[in-house]
Amino acid sequence: MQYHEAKLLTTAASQNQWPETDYPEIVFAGRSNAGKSTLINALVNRKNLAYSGKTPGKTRLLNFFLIDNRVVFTDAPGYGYAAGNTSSAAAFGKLIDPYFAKRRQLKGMVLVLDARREPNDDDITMVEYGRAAKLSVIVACTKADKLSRNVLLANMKKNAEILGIPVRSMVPCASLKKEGMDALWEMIDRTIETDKA
Ligand SMILES: Nc1nc2c(ncn2[C@@H]2O[C@H](COP(=O)(O)OP(=O)(O)O)[C@@H](O)[C@H]2O)c(=O)[nH]1
Ligand SMILES: [Mg+2]
Repeated sequence: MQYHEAKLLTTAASQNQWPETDYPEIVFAGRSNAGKSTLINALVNRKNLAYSGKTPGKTRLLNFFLIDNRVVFTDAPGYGYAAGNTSSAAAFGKLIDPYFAKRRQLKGMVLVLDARREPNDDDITMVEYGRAAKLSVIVACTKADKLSRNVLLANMKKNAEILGIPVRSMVPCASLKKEGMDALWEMIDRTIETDKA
């Protein structure tokens, strides 16, 4: 397991609070409970950098983390949580629309998807937001440990079709076991090394 430096740069409710940095940025988005916080923690080998569990979908803030002094991970609020004051991806998208539209250094999106579930309209909308902002879209298929290899591969193929992305943009992840992290890092590295036109 690689060592990673990771620190919270800032928590932003609006554009004037975004950190002024030149590091390439990757935004993490996903339905509440998809495993986004657990994934971010596993990627940087931390227990509690991004808060997991407890109050899904509650926060409306963007959390900016500086990783290894070379890339910023932006943790977006979870969307589509049924029970509570949370919003659909469309409403959520509007809320963070300025971030997608104006954040120059934003290069990629990791869409966090529970490998056991089909993407819903919210997930599809998020991919469209990513495309509109000309981001590389990587899909992290979490909780892969809960499926057999065959079912996992079948789901990934089907879900890639639903989202309209190639299967090679997907990475199976078992975050609690730290599986899939090297493959995901490779895709993130490739994304931040590619200059966005
Ligand atoms: N088995 C398994 N459980 C996971 C995995 N990732 C997340 N979870 C569990 O799924 C629940 C939601 O995870 P969390 O990271 O809080 O989801 P978030 O709302 O998307 O941030 C928690 O109980 C996690 O322990 C995984 O890869 N495998
Ligand atoms: Mg979370």
